[in-house]
Amino acid sequence: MITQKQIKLFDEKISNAKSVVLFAHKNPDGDALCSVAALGHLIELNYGKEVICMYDGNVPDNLDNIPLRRDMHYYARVDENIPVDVAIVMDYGIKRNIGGPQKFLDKAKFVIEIDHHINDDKVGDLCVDDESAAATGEIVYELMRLLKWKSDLMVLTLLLTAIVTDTGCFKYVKNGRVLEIAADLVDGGVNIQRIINDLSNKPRKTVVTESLVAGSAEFFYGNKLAIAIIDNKQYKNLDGRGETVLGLLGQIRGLDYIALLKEQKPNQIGISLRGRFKPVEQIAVEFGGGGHEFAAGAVVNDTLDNVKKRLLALFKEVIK
Ligand SMILES: [Mn+2]
Repeated sequence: MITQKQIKLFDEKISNAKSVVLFAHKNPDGDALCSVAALGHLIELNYGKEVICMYDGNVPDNLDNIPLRRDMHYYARVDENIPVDVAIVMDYGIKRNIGGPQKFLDKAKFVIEIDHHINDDKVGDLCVDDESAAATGEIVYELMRLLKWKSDLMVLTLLLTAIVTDTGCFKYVKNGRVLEIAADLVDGGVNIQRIINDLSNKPRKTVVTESLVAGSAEFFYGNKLAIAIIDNKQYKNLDGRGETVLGLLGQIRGLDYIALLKEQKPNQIGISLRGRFKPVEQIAVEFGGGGHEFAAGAVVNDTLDNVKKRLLALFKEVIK
């Protein structure tokens, strides 16, 4: 729930700011990237200010054509001496996920955080957090509605892209509100078919690699847990998080948990966890990560073998 007090303070801080920068978590997904681009554009439209939208990490191929993508800057290409009256940090979860843009947050006179993760690591002077929101894009929509901002088709498209991403195409929906918002966005002219098609549009080598990885997954604990591994060589073919692997394995009858281990570098393993009606967030937290109830992840500096062993031990406790 966004309060009147928060709305007032947000409006006041943006109205008075000369310089506004926005960013989300590093290695952005659709919610992170689109929420930043949407809010940045809304501020330009409604306050007549130029803003700087930035990101850290790689933008996956399937997000490279989102509206306003060319207005987003890799953080290291932004002059670090720019003044920052207000920094808006979105969808970040834990402080560690902010990455390079942290330096702009540190020098900001005022920090606004907007997030839907369970977040005990607050960085904002103003915290517009709502754990009941399915996506950060949903909170941006609420801000837009409550502040009666004008918008355009690019903003609406970005917001629906954020929502489609974080609900896994409307699978992870905690309440009807997000569906009402999606309906409103579609009625506003957004082409949902195009969004879903663009999001599942990957290079052939990515899909082929992901299918091979899914095909060589191992199964544990009475077939309740699948572990799939992308080694460093295969990782170079991957684009994004390996959703195809998770999606394929997630169709197997009787399976409760899917873990995908990605060898991003030797001794740096990305872990993506999915639970089918079973929570996985706590396991991600054990590895220093986080996320959501049924979809979570972490990055660990350790070998593939060690991470797999730890994962098996943790799941043994959960599945027993
Ligand atoms: Mn999100």
